[in-house]
Amino acid sequence: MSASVSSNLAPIETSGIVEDVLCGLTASRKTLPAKLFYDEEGARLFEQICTLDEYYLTRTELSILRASVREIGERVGGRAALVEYGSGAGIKVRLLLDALLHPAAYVPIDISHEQLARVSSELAGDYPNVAIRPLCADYTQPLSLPHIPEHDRRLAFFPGSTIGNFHPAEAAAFLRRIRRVVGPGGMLLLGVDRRKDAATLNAAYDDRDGVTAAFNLNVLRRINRELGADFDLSRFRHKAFFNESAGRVEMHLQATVAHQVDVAGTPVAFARGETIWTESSYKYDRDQLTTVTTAAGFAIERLWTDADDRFWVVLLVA
Ligand code: AVJ
Repeated sequence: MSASVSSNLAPIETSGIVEDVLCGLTASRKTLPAKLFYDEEGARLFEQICTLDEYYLTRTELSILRASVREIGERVGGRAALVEYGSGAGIKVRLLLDALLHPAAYVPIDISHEQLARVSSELAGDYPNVAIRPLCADYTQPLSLPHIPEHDRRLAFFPGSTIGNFHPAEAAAFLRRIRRVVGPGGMLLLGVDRRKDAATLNAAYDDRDGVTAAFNLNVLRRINRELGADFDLSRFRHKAFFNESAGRVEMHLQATVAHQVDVAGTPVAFARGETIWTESSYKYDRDQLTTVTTAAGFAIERLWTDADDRFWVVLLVA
């Protein structure tokens, strides 16, 4: 790793997942937190999802960013410190680093340790004048940011519509925490997926090549490996659908037969057809966007969309 990348890269303790897993699987309605998807294999599968025809989100957001970064750069101004929540493969941020005037620092925050280390050292090589300060963390938990060199404004970047993983009340609370991190006058560039027809959404989360199914099922493989559980993946199937009344896509793992699984010594019984709810992806309309961002203390400075109005990139000011 390059010398200019300093450290907060220690992997998150994997034993930390045991409470989350047991709490979710012993509830009357079984759930698992979506952050568990992103082990090394899960991060790789998600990168593959982003290239699928059906998964319009990533390419649409990238096209909006390409068309708007110049204006974003002007509005943000020089010497900004950029903090990204869920930096993933580190592709989108390059557009921002290229468009911002003398960015001072970049703090990528991600839960996937291997990917974060690799992306940080690549960026340090390509952007020698930007202080790259990775933080391996679960950003849904309280964070202390690494030391950032002197800068003018803070710009948080939360792309991909990952805001959709939060239930609406939690989304507002999370954005409020980002607001505290960027401080008065700070900004947030947010990617939001719009509510749209069920057919498009169902296809995006249940692709014909089965990549999303593999991504969903991988969480069971991870639990087997890290907690010594004995999930039989052939007894579960991927289920994803747009829940119209709740305004969200839900992903589940559905037991195809009644059976029992041992999870770190705790027996977990499944009825035939019972599901583990593994993810929600809320889709927003304009009113919901205004409600959530206003509740968090942000004002919408500018909003960009694509030609088909599928996705929004929103610049917010604290
Ligand atoms: C990374 C959370 C934005 O909800 O669309 C992709 C994850 N899940 N396919 C999303 C995901 C199934 C994705 N986010």
